[in-house]
Amino acid sequence: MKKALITGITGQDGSYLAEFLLEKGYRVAGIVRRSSTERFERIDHIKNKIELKQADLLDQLSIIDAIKEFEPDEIYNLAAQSFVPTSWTQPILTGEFTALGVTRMLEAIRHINKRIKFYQASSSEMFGKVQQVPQTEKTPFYPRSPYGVAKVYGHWITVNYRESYNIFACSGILFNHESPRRGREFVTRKVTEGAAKIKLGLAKELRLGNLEAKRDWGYAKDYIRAMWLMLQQKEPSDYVIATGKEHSVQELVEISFGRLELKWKDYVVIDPALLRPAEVDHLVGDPSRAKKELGWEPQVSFQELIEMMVEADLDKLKKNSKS
Ligand code: NAP
Ligand code: G4F
Repeated sequence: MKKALITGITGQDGSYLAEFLLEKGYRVAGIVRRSSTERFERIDHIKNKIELKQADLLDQLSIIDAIKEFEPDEIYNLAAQSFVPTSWTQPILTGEFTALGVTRMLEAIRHINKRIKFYQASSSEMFGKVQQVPQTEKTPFYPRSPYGVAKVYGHWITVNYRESYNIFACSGILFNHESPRRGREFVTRKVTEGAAKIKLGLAKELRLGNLEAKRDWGYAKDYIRAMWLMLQQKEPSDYVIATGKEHSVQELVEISFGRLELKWKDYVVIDPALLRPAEVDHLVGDPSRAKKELGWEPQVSFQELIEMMVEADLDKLKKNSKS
């Protein structure tokens, strides 16, 4: 039975990856950081099938202990301060988790067992002010936020440990991926939940920033499969994971409100406080290499994804208002 250790198991991707690996027959452990209240909402339904180890990406010894104790074959490093606006208000903490945290994981592997395979959650935010359209594995990085800068560090340190120590380390350059489990502050979930609240009379308006920004949005469950595929190849490498299609925030709003038969212009308010100090105007990835070498393709369209999220939020809000 193969063993996988996931950092960030309580997050959107970590929870789907844990389910996916359990279905593949893995023994799965997750790293969780100590909190005064346990908030394991996304993994509650699988809690009795996984093992949880208390550790923190800020604390080298806790990582070493978790890895020594569990002896994983594969490590998926998904933990990060992942919300871009917070990276301007907490840039140093973001660097500690999202950049140096990766080195702490790799150092632990180097000292404990160099045969452990490692997946790093790299990001399309590294392309920032894009130097090429669409973005490929060869497109130069130009990050536009402290988060993006931290991810560039995490990406290159992963490449460096692969080349320096022959560790099987891969970086997945994942474009935005969403689901009903997406954090509420990210724009897709903010819009789908906001529209559902308005439909149910629980809110009167939805405040948003830049409606013109464009992203290449896919479904998180599709993207999890790509992470696992990378670690099953003969040689470690880095892959762009994307749909190849871009949509604006306004299109996201139109689909969400349209699904609920609401006119978005009656409810959406543009709030300049939500604009970013430096914006990433548009991102669109070229997933050809992943398709050719991993046999990976996205299966859920943007429209299907957003409608699924709207329905899920509507259901959740209705259930909560009954209880
Ligand atoms: P998420 O929902 O924000 O989850 C982040 C996870 O990291 C949470 O489990 C969080 O734990 C954990 N974490 C944060 N700081 C930690 C620390 N110091 N020690 C241990 N754990 C810590 O993020 P996601 O959307 O699933 O994304 C997963 C990874 O992919 C992240 O690295 C993100 O930057 C990257 N990424 C995401 C996307 C996307 O579109 N979703 C695209 C490209 C790359 P708590 O529950 O305790 O907060
Ligand atoms: O949903 P977002 O906050 O995601 P963003 O900044 O693209 O970052 C996400 O994707 C990255 C991959 O490229 C990940 F690495 C990262 O961890 C995260 O998961 O914002 C998307 C776009 C931005 O251009 C933003 O300016 O939506 C625009 N936007 C407009 N109004 C808004 C809002 N974003 C948020 N969060 N809230 C708004 O009210």
